[in-house]
Amino acid sequence: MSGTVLQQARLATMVSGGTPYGLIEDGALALSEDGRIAYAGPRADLPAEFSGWPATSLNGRLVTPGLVDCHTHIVHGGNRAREFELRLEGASYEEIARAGGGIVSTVTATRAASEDDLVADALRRLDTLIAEGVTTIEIKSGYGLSVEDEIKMLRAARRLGRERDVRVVTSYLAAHAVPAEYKDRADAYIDEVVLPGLDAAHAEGLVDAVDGFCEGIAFSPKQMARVFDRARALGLPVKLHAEQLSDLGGAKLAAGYGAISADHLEYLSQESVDAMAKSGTVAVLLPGAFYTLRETQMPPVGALREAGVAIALATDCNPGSSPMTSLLLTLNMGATLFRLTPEEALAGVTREAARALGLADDLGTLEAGKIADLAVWDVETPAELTYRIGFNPLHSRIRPSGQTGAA
Ligand code: DI6
Ligand code: FE
Repeated sequence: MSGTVLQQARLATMVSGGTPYGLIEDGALALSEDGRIAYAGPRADLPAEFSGWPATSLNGRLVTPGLVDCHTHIVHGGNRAREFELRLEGASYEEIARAGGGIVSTVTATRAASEDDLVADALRRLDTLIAEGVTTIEIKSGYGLSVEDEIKMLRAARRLGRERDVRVVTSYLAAHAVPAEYKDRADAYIDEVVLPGLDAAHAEGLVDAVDGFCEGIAFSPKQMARVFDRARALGLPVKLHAEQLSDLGGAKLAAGYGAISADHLEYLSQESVDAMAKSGTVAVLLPGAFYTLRETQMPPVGALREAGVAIALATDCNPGSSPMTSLLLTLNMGATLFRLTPEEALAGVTREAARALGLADDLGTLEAGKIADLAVWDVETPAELTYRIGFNPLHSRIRPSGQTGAA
């Protein structure tokens, strides 16, 4: 086996338990031809077996694991700038949703779009994320709300992963909103669309996990349990939008199904924190939605820390509550709005985001055996990635395919 060595590199390995950020000042990385990290550690300790491999100097640049955006709705039709104006005039997110705006208005635009349209539109947003060092992105359906349109969204998501050098992980989110044609008939919508759509999408290999929106304006825990039962029968992992606007106990329900993540969590109770700790469910915090909706209820970061629940951060890129395509800005918001430390914030888009996608064995830290997805930065300290606002210090991404995407 051969490969390449990167040296004169400062490594934020994000391996926990040692130095902050798992930092190695004078580091080296050996990347083998099979796309894995063969060695990540001090240059002085590089094993002799790698010293014959061609070496490149990174001139002291910082290397982190490739960034992981573990919660996005990047595939969608249209935009909601008008709703943004209405909210500035005083309407709430829930009022707009109940009046037929909100998610349902994006459904109209998404149904009208072809798969090609969805791909072309999403590529602009995806490229913005890639330019900031993102190498893995989770993409949800949830704006089709018919079997055919949910499948169209998921096909578009998979295509994005073929059109760009990025790993796409999909989530089936038909239980996102009740479409107009099923108004007040949420259970019928689950029976006639959500469950058969899941079977069909799974049969086509389009589903990596199953998600839902558990909220007064969407689905109850009881309804979500029906969807999760089907996911379990198909052997698919589950996750949930929970406790974003109120506490329905969604995260506890999800934890009971061994959910890989529960997301948003502003109104999370201590009981649900404990349930998540027990099941190893990752808390995915979404400061872009908190900021956009001008929420004042903070997710219980202290209680999550105390209970040892892993915390991830993501953009929640969507046209309504988080029209944001910057994971670096998400880091800054995670620190400034939620008081995460810069180290927690960076772990939240690397190690813990990988865990939130069930990919902790392959991604999220710089360690031998993991996939060689890297981001190289023109910064001196890892905290700079969280500290700046609107500045992108990415030098390059490195992925096993051998392609690099310059900033
Ligand atoms: N919560 C969110 O923040 C997104 N979905 C959800 O369930 C927002 C979806 C939207 O407003 O379009
Ligand atoms: Fe979301």
